[in-house]
Amino acid sequence: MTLQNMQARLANYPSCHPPTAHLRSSTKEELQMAYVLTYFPVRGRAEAIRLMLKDQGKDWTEVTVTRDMWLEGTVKNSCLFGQLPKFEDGDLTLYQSNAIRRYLARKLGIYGKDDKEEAFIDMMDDAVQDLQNKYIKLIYQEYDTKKEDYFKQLPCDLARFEKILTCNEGGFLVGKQISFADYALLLQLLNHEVLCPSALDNFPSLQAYRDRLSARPNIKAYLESHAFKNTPINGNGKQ
Ligand SMILES: N[C@@H](CCC(=O)N[C@@H](CS)C(=O)NCC(=O)O)C(=O)O
Repeated sequence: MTLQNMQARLANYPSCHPPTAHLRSSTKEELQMAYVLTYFPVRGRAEAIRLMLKDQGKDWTEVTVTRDMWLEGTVKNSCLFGQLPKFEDGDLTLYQSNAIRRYLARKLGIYGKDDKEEAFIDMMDDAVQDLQNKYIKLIYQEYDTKKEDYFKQLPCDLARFEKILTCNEGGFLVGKQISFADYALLLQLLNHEVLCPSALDNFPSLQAYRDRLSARPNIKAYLESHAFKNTPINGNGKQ
């Protein structure tokens, strides 16, 4: 089955209809021009996608699904895996945040210069995802009970990234150019500094990396924007 056939069949399957027009405030022309990212009004798993698009100078239309809209069930049932984010690029509809990030990374040329770099970037990104998964578990399941344990383990996790960045003279996780894994790591560093302001105190390479990436013009503007500052990091108000 071709990809187009599969997409058409999914779109026709009763529970997989795309969210209805009432979710959208954008014009038809805008939707044709830009990517469309559908997510909740939080940073969460969409933020690495947003940061990558911003840094790469790409526009997108944001479709925000509120808690009430989600609980009503129609939107959830329309999603292939019953979850968000959802990303549309013309007639391509994707779910799974990491698949979306890798799709965009390929398209935007930020997935390494050859097969070996690509494999290294995947490896680095998986390591960042491991850290992110621990963070999400803490925030959503163990915030009131396991914070101390988390803070004890954190330097050990961060030390590994410190070593990688100290060893790579290119200034990024892999090679001499930014890759999609760098956006994920930057966000994890920023999130962890909110959770624990001294998190990077003993890691000069991580601090320099955080500063260097945050100073890239598009990222700087985004981090200073109303949209970024006023969007909660997580859906349960904990950070
Ligand atoms: N592996 C998925 C996980 C997606 C996920 O957990 N989405 C959450 C929000 S971050 C969600 O849709 N929660 C609502 C629900 O499951 O009903 C991804 O990376 O996109």
